[in-house]
Amino acid sequence: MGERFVTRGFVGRREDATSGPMGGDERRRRTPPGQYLTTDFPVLSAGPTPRTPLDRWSLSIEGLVSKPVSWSWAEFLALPARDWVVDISCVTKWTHLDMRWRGVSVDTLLEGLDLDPKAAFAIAWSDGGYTTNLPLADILNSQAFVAYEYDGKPLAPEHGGPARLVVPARYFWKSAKWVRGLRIQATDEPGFWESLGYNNRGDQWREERYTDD
Ligand SMILES: Nc1nc2c(c(=O)[nH]1)N[C@H]1C(S)=C(S)[C@@H](COP(=O)(O)O)O[C@H]1N2
Ligand SMILES: [Mo]
Repeated sequence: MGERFVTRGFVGRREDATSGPMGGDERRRRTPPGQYLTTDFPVLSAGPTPRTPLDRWSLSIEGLVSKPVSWSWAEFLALPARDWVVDISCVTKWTHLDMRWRGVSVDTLLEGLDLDPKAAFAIAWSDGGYTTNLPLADILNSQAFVAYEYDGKPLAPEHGGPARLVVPARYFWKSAKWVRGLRIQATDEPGFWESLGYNNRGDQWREERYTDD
């Protein structure tokens, strides 16, 4: 851990996208294999949309940290946040370029938490019971954030509001909607879709869609 982990398709593309009208070449270059581009934002949920009132919402980091931490909604909003413009790819084959979010970096959430040297994986868990697993190396160094706004507006409940994890360098099932916590573990543990035949890692540039890809 701690090494810089730059993932293709995420870091270092913003300059291109803002320097002028996007050409077809650039659009093709930014479209992972087997994907098509859309400007829609489809909703894909495995169950009903949970609606936890904000006064009962919290975000927790637990597991292999010296002291677990939990933020209320107000405390979460007081954390340093930034705007993120990222390309999102769903395993159902849509890719949406330059999606605009506001949220708190996972780096910020883990800052000062004193991770156990054995810490290697994060299990994101959500209201409604959804889980997804990620190596810490896939979510540190500005690779993941907890978003509470999309396109300048509060994140809609069907898209994971009040807050969701966003991991742009992985297929979108790794971006847990209605996220309520990250459990830090030494060992990996497949989440909801990973247990149902989807790939454990889910790198869209390697087309890691299903278990044996
Ligand atoms: N809690 C939770 N998070 C979830 C899901 C879900 O069913 N529940 N679906 C995943 C899948 S498969 C996808 S493609 C994206 C869809 O997000 P969207 O509905 O905002 O497009 O959320 C992911 N995160
Ligand atoms: Mo998905």
